[in-house]
Amino acid sequence: MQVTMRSENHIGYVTLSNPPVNAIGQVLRMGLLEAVRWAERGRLDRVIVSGAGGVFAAGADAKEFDAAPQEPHLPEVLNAIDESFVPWIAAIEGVALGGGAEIAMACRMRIMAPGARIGLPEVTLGVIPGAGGTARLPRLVGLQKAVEMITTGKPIGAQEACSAGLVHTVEDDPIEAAFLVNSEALGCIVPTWEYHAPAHDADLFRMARENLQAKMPGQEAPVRALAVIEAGLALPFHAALAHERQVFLELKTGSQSKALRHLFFAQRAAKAPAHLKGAALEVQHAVVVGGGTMGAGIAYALVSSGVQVTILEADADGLKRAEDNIGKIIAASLSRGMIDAARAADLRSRLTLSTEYSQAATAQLAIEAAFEDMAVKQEILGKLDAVLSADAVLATNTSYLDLNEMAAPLMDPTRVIGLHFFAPAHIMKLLEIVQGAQSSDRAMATGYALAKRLGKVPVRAGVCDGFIGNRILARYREAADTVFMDGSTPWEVDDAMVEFGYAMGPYEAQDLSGLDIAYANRQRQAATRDPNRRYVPIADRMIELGKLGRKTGAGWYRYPGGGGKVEDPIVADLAIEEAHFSGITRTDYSSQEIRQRLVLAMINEAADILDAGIAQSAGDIDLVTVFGYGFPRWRGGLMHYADSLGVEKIVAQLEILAQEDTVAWKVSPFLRRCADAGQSLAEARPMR
Ligand code: 3H9
Repeated sequence: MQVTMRSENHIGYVTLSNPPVNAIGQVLRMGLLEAVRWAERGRLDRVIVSGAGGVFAAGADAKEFDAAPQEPHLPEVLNAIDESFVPWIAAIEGVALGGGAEIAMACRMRIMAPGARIGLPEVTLGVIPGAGGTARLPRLVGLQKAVEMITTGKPIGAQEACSAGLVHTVEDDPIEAAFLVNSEALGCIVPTWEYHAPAHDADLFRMARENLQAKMPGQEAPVRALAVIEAGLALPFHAALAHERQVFLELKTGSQSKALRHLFFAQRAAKAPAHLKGAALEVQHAVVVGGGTMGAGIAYALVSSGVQVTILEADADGLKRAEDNIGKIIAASLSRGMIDAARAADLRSRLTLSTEYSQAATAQLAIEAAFEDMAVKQEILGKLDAVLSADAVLATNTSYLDLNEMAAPLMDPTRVIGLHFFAPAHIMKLLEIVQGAQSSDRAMATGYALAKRLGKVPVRAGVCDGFIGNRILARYREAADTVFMDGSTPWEVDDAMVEFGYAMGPYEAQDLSGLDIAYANRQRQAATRDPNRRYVPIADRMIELGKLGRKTGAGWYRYPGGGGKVEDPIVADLAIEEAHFSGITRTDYSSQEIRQRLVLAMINEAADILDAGIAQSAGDIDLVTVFGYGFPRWRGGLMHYADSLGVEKIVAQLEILAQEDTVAWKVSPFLRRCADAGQSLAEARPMR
């Protein structure tokens, strides 16, 4: 029974009960419809609907979206509630999202607990509200607020919902409050469907459309939602619902909704493997070695989750720099309204800076975030090994270096893992948890537990140069540099990738992070680089010219006066010059060709990564590319996108490119095997 009913003194108590979040599937819909009829048969005074387990309802069961819709459909059920002569009151605790919020809006009255949230996040799953949300919300809160809530999908808190008119009152015990509502007052409340729709406002829709184009380019659902709200204003209520339903069903089967659902479930599936259960150390005190941008971000994330943190630095200058970096993060969080002064003071109180390793002695976890150099990192881990208790976990935030080599000199290499954060570490969701050859279950479990505590998406990675994400990134940049040298410009490459859905292209992104980091890596790799692999020297020339990116005022672009980017003809000339020296006849690549090359290069590399066991699944690569590297979310991640293209087609396209360069475009054996077996990347498992 997913809906339970009981009546007492002519009041019906209906409870939605489908743990853990009361997702609304067919059984729950049937139960709800039956509850409407039950309340009418019993001529009840009112029905109080609430959710079991401290949650009202998280919306339609997204697991049902792949199948054909089954009756009764949610719009009909909600119309029955809205039109019933028995008034319903929604008593909302936890969340009322999507279909859950739509149930609440079909009720005569809504009462919310102070910590509860309500919203229509359907666009984040690539659909629009499909059970009256686009018609009922504008009637309840007006056009401006409804457009904002539906197109962004962002839920709001109880107080805001109350001020907006979405809920009637905020009470600690919403069920008790619903019981106390005066019957006469309840009888005077007009059913939602009888409210007048707000007047059309052409300026508001124009501005909202422009805003969506600027902020959510490429995403279908928000634009469609806006159009449905607008069209609904001119239609009778039930016709507006029918139109909304038709668009909802169309989007539900579309590629963007499939991609976003895939990510939603992949993100939730990213948790510690079952065999690690119970093995994690509880971290109360952590040490971060190095208070640079990355270290400070990690320290801030840790203190925000309630951990006591000591930042260790080498000397007084280092301490000053760490202090400044932490200060900047706190100031930015304050100015964005993410924390208040009291919270800032609380975070500061949990943070200590020191040059003394003895301060680390009580820590359960140490994360080194020092300079990317093997000897430096080995020395730090050695010092930590000596002072931390024998069961503490030592982690390195290295982006590329060999974890096994780093751990080898320690007395106990089993306690070492990689915790690869992404800058800014307190904001970016991805955490690669790198498992060395000897990393213990306890160390790995501690990494996963930390990810959960910090609200990160954990992805297990094996040891190789760059792990999952940076190894794909290196190939992406190599493909970009080749396209640039052979016929394009950085801005053409960037534009092509922005059109694909990235917030910025590879060159602008590199200007932000600094060209010197990739240069240091190329230097490190020089001795082991395959001599048959083509080397594009343009990025090295940039270093010689002192063009290191934004921090030097110029990189692939110029940034006059520290302002916005400007195309730099000197940079374009570098490619022409280098191509000339190498005897290359340059080609004019279309955006489509640029995109194809860069994306295929990443897919091919990712397939090798999967084959080598560096990543555990195609879904993990999707999480890495979306949550760490800005791959467009609505394409579902790199491998989901590859599957949507079709593996056979990808292999055929790579074979054509391999005719140009057999080394760089060598087709991944994993892709070939999938193509031969007719398997998708999501289904396939590497042969190990
Ligand atoms: C919709 O409503 C369309 C309607 O307008 C029209 C219909 C006609 N479906 O996130 P958590 C599962 S579209 C199925 O880890 P939290 C989730 O997979 C929907 N399953 O917990 C996980 O399962 P498992 C609009 C769902 O506390 C478990 O619940 N609604 C759904 O961090 C716990 O989830 C949304 O977009 C679902 N809708 O966060 C809301 N939701 O344990 C989406 C959750 O097996 N949901 N599950 O891994 C959320 O935002 C968060 O899950 C929520 C809880 C805030 C509710």
